[in-house]
Order: sequence, then structure tokens, then C-alpha cells
Amino acid sequence: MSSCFNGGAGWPEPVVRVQAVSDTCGDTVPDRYVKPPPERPSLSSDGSRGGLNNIPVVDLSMPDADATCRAVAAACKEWGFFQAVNHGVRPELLRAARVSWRGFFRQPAEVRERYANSPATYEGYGSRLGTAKGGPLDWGDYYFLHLLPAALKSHDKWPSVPPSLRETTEEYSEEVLGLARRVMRLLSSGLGLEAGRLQEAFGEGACMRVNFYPRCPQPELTLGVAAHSDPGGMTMLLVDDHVRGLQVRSPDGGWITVDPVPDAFIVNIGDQIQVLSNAVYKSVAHRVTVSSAEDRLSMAFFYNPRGDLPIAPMPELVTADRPALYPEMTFDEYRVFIRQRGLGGKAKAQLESLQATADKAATSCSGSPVVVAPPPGCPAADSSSS
Ligand SMILES: O=C(O)CCC(=O)C(=O)O
Repeated sequence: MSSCFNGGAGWPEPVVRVQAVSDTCGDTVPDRYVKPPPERPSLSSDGSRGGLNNIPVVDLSMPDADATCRAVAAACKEWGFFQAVNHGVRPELLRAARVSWRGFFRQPAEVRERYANSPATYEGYGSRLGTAKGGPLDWGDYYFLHLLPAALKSHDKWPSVPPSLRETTEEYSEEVLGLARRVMRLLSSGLGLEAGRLQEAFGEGACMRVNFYPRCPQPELTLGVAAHSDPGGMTMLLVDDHVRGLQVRSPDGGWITVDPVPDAFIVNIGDQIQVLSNAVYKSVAHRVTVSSAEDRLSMAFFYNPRGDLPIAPMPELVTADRPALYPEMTFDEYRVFIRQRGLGGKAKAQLESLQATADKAATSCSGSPVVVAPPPGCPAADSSSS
């Protein structure tokens, strides 16, 4: 098993590549990847419960702009998720991006290890989020890279193999950025605000995580990514065109497995837009199951606020009947939680507070705001893992 380990590069213990575990573990998932029984996935979930069988699908090419805006807003209020079809990102670019990144994860281990990441920035090839020693691990490897602000983007930190990867990723991220800006305008109008208002309060940042989930001998015991909400603003997710895996917490509280429309983007609201919208739009928990038959690739483009802008409910959405549900906090402050504890830690420490306030807002608008305070002793953030 020694070939499974890299040097650790600032991690609290040696990092094991899930690809290597998958190749060597035989029929049994090692204990570190086994989730406690209440967190284990129900793989029989086929989306057929209670008449709710998929997240909404929105055609972004509809000629009626008001209808598009209403459909996006309704989906983000109720589900926090929708699948965007006819979104304008070229299908050949989607295919090229998938092919390039699969090509990277097929490189020999010594090539992949040249890009091994550290918890200082997370940029590069990684296998864990969070730095707690002995903490639970998810069944997935990833590649994380920065896109915006431009000063953080460095092609040298992106894989140089396959040779097409850098150019394809650059073009892909430009087009997805255009889509994210467009959805921001729809979301802003959906709040009854000027189309540019949400962007003005948000600023702009972006990064991307390409997830690779190797085959798993006991998928009923583990998760590719444990339940979490996205800490940033909005995520545009391109999933595998033939392997399902994403599960979303539905409005009735169950998990549904998303049935992806080929070449659609799965768009979801993150915590920062929940805060800016004063919980009109929901940042909803989701998780990833893995397969014993096939590996799976997904590409998550995270559209985030500018790190140093104070993020709080927009004043236009705060009234006597609906007070501000969240205190002001910059995204740089907020993401310290994830860097320290991983997405699951943040989900426990913070998202439940976010969720509690969202639920409270849904049932009563007269309660006092819940203060979400950072844990003591957080280090200063330098860049983001999400
Ligand atoms: O792989 C997926 O379907 C979702 C990935 C995800 O939730 C994430 O990268 O945060």
C-alpha cells in the first residue's frame, strides 16, 4: 500500500488517493471511508417518492424572458436547484472538458502527484477537505483550481497533461462564467430588484473543482461527497453523462437522486446567495453516491462573492415583518470554516444555523435573527477551497 501515499504536503497525516484504495482494497471499503449508519445513502432512492421525481428543468432559451425569470426564481425558492438546458455553453466544449479531465485522472500516479495540493490553498490534486486528523474521508479525489480574481489564476498550477487540458479549461470556464452572470440577473429580477443589483452586492470570484469518484466495492457504506451545502454563491455543475450520483434534499425532507438531462448544467444556490436574499433563495443540502460498476466525473464551477465584501441580507429585502436573518460576514471569513473542518464540519457548525433561519423564515417572519458566529481560534483565510 505504500504507493498509495504521497508526502502529506502540510496535511495532518499522509494522504491516500481514493483511486489507489479502489485499485487495492478488494471487496471491502476501509473503515475511514465508512459512514455512520444514519449518513449512509439509500441507493434504492429512485426519485419516485411523493410525486417529487426530479429537480426542476428550466429551458434558458425560452423567448419569454419573464417566464424564464419566474421559472428560475421558483426553482431556487423551493428546491435551491434546477437543471439548465439550452444554456448557451457549446456542447462540444462540455465534451472536450470531460475528456480532458478524465485524461488527467487516467495519468499514472507519479504524473498526478506532481500536482498534489496542500491545505494552504487547496489548489491542485487532492483527496480530502478539512484538516482534522483522523476525520472521516469521502470516496473521491479532486482537482481544485482558481479562476477569479485573475491574480489568483495560474495556468502553471493546472495539469499540463493531457496537452489540450489548459486551453479547454480556459474556454470552458469563460463560457460558464457568462452563464453564471446571466443567471445572476435572472435571480436578481426574481427578487423584484434591478437585474444588476444582486451582482453589485456580490462582486465576483470563481473557482472550480473537478471530482473523480473511482469504483467502490461497497457503495452502500460510503459517499463520494458527504452531505453539505455549497458555501459560495452559486454552483454550475456538469455531471457525468451516464452515471448518476448526485442526491438532493427535497422540500419534503427526503433525498432524491437527480436524473441528469444530457449536457444540462445543474445549478444550485450556495450559502452566500441565501444570505443576500434573506433566505428567499435556499442553499440546500446535497451529497454524492458512488457506484460499484463505474467511476464518475463531475465538474463544479463555484461562482463566489468577492472575498472582502461584507455579505448580509440586501436592505431592500429586510422589512419589519422580515428582519435580517443573518449577520454581516465576508466570504473570506466564512470560508475559514471549510478550510479548517471540511464541508461536513461547516454543515454542522453553520449550515444548520442557516437552515434553521431559513425554516424559521418560511414559517414565521417575526423571530429575532440567529447570529452565526465563527468558531474561536480560526486562522485568517488566504484563499478558498470552494
Ligand atoms: O459530483 C457531484 O455530483 C456533486 C459534487 C459536489 O457537490 C461538489 O463538488 O460540491
